[in-house]
Amino acid sequence: MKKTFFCIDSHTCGCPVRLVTGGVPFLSGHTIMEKRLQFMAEYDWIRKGLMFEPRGHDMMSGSLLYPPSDPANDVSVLYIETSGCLPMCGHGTIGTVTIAIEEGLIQPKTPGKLRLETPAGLIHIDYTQEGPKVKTVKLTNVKSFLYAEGLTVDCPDLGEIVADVAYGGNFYAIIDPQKNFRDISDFSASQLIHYGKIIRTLLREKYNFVHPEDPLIHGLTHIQWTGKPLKENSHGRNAVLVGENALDRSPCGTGTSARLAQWYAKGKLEAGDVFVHESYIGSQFIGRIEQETSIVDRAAIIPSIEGWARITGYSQIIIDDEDPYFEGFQV
Ligand code: PYC
Repeated sequence: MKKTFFCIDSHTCGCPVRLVTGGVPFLSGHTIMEKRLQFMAEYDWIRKGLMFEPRGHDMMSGSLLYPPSDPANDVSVLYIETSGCLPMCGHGTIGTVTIAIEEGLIQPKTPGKLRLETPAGLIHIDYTQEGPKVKTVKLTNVKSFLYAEGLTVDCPDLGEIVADVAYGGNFYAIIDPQKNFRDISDFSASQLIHYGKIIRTLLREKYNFVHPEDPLIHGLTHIQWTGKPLKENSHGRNAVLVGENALDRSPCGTGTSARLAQWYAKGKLEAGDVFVHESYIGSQFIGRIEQETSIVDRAAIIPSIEGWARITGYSQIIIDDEDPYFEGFQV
């Protein structure tokens, strides 16, 4: 069987987003979380084929659009990444919205605004345009919160590493500068990936990460190293381990949300504060604490993330099951 997928490629602040516009499978689930579970069980070959080499690469990331389950909303988004089908992806949302508006794939109910259903929950979008081009996309994210503080692992070569874990649509272990890790700039990208993977495995073995309100959202997916920004107008810098072999090229929308929640819980930020976050390559997102809220037994925030994306191309990608690499590969 040979299947053709039509895709529009873009990048959000340097990080790829491949929106699949043709060849999208029918999914019978009502909500986007139900559709996500069906996609993972029956169509994961599409994700692997479009994300991994030789059709994608270690930092490829993408999305598929479906009708919303609630007619009050504009659209549902299913995220496909090298790391799986994330419940939410910030840079993916900014790229997806930019493509969908510029290419006329969505007719917003209210100009300049969208209501997006994601597996993690409802996301509110405010976007600006100059002519046909989308200039900025601001997403108001799901409730974000500090999940655990001061978790420790013993990392070979580095020694004890202390991490806080926060949720911003995905779970992030945030490794701030400390005795055995002074700054992102002391490590090469391959060292951040190498040690990040070891620390993620050790944390997964030692602790459980389950969303207190939605047990379908679970698991520690990302390590977020933090450090001194390179630009004067940034408040912080991060390097986020994505999948098995990459650092996010954007400042990571859900990672920034998690970091805002961590700083809020520690009294370093309050409602209304702005936090400009810088990525490993120096691109920036504007994070803001929009609202204070709570989740089960703890304080939480509603953060927003603002960034931009550019369309880079159109592609028709073939996945042929006679190709030994039809599901791609990772090295
Ligand atoms: O921007 O939320 C994000 C993200 C998740 C994984 C890579 N980027």
